[in-house]
Amino acid sequence: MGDEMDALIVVDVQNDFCPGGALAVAGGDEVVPEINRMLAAFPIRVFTQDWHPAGHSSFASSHPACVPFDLVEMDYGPQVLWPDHCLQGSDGAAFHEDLEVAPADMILRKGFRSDVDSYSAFFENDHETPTGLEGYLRSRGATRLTFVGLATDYCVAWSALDAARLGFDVTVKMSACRAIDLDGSLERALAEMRAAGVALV
Ligand code: VGL
Ligand code: ZN
Repeated sequence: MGDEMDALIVVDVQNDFCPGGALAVAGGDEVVPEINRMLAAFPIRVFTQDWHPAGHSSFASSHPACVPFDLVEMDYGPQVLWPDHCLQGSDGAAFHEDLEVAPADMILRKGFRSDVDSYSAFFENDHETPTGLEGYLRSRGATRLTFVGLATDYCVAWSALDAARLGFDVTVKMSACRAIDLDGSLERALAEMRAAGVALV
């Protein structure tokens, strides 16, 4: 097991987060070549996929009085409302076509419950409902996690913060991430990650 401590977690490198997608992140596709090059160095490789049913509660279209990027209060706290994106089985939810997906040991889907969003790969946005990833990584013997992908300030940051809270040794490889940066969200996310002991390299 000792040689299997390092896991690469590739977060949401999906068409809808790339240029031309429903929730495009500037330069989102630029992370693909670097991620492809990194894969071989990690004995454990997990890819996540944002995977929403139609009418998901994080979609502005599900809230008649709202428009995309509005902030609303859900039972579990504040939630940004997004354009419809990553619909289960859609082209937008597919991985970027140049991403090497074959090396993935595990593909984790999240955001499939209608009433709660899931930015983090570990817990849904209620901070309570587990996705099962912690158990998977611990059973594989992973202790060090490196995060790459989209978006730096949402799914990557929330995943890295949860991982740090769970006691993993956490690194975010910034050159293989791109941010949405909504109202200062990137600066806030970077500060929170630094404060939590996440290595931003
Ligand atoms: C994401 C907003 C909504 C992400 C997913 O992957 O960062 N952001 N759903
Ligand atoms: Zn989403």
